[in-house]
Amino acid sequence: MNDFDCVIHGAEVFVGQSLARCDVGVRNGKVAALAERIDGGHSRFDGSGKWLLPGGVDAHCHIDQPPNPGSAARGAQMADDFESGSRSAAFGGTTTLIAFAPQFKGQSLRDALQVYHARATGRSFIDYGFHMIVSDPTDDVLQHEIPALVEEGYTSIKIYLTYEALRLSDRQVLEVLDASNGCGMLTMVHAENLDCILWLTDRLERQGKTAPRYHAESRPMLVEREATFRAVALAELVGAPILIVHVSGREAIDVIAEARARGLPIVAETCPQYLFLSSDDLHTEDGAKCMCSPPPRAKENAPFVWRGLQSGALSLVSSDHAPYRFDESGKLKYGPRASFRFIANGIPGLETRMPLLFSEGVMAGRLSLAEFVELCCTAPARIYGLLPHKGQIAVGADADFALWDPTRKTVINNALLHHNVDYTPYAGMQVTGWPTQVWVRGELVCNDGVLKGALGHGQFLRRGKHGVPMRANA
Ligand code: DUC
Ligand code: ZN
Ligand code: ZN
Repeated sequence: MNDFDCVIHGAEVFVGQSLARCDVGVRNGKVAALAERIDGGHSRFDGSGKWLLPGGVDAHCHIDQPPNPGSAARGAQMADDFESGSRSAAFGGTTTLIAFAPQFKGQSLRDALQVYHARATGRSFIDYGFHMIVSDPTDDVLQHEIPALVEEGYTSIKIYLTYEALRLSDRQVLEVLDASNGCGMLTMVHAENLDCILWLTDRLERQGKTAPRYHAESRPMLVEREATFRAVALAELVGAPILIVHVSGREAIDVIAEARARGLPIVAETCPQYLFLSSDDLHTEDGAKCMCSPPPRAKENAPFVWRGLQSGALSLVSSDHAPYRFDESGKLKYGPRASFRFIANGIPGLETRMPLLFSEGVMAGRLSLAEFVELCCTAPARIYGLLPHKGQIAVGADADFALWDPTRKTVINNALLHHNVDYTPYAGMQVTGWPTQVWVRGELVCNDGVLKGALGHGQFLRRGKHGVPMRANA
């Protein structure tokens, strides 16, 4: 009578919008049954006292992606490849990641994708997809590659309003948005104003202000607010949806909330660094460890980001994992005294994203459990065309779960984590709740701190059309 591959029993399971006591039967990598009691199963796992939540979907991570050869930090090496990045993600409760495949100028999107497929194939513990980064929107890219790639399951691209090697002109942005809109490709926008940043950087350097803390002064909130406003305006002109990535603070959130109140199809993401770090963290000897773009803002800013999550102005939380070691291979490539201009931007965060948000969101009473699951699992799956398979626990969905011990107290330190970075910006923070077991399509990948998964179990995901409604709040 039992033909389940695995039964997880005794846990409180997140189904629909809340926890319910039920057992979960898994067959062929999918949820086959949810019932008060399920007997049998080739293997059984006792989840008593714990919460079974959907596996996380981290829709913004940079893995095995060197800085663009045209960037000031060229030559810095990312610490994580797909093996260490996906392992770290899994231990933090994430079962799907979407990484970037950047196009260099003169390169086709397809060639860029091929490079990253070669890096990921057979090398991931969890399922993965790719967003293309479009830096050279030629006629061929706009007219042929973008529509063809949507049909093949690559349904999102990222464009930049900053970084000299990546920045698109407003005209190019309009053309990308128009081409994408025509075929159902979702455009993600990195919104910071390049000319303002370069002008401020030159001025700071002339004044001898080159320490990591000046990184934040070189890209203040105003430059993000301006670029966010412009991205919204350009999208409105075209009538296209956009997703603004790594929104860092109040002024950009206000722009987004206003656009959404007008019904525009604008969605936005934030990241843990804008909730848990501040510009003060750049003021130390090793401030480069917390250098990312946009930078962490003043301490007073974080409550506005929490409010953005609570109000729905911000729709999802991703890590923006961009892992560099604090040595000559990464952050210190140009020496310990290099100007901030030459320090690779990015911080690690795949493994800490969900525990931080669970602890300071759910356990501290800032978010309901349903809001946490929406922000970390369901919304990214919906927005990036992965529902109904990912982001929820439901019959027919992939058996991607994280079993959380909601009371476990953990002081975060780097030795606990599974990335290949030699530090975490969150060291010393105490969190309540941690995922103790993680399954990907029914395979137990992590069990009480021990890696059980097989390298290569993670599969490439062809994604469906994006799920951004054409009217906000629809
Ligand atoms: N900023 C980005 O835009 N990408 C990677 C990391 C970062 O800090
Ligand atoms: Zn970015
Ligand atoms: Zn990024």
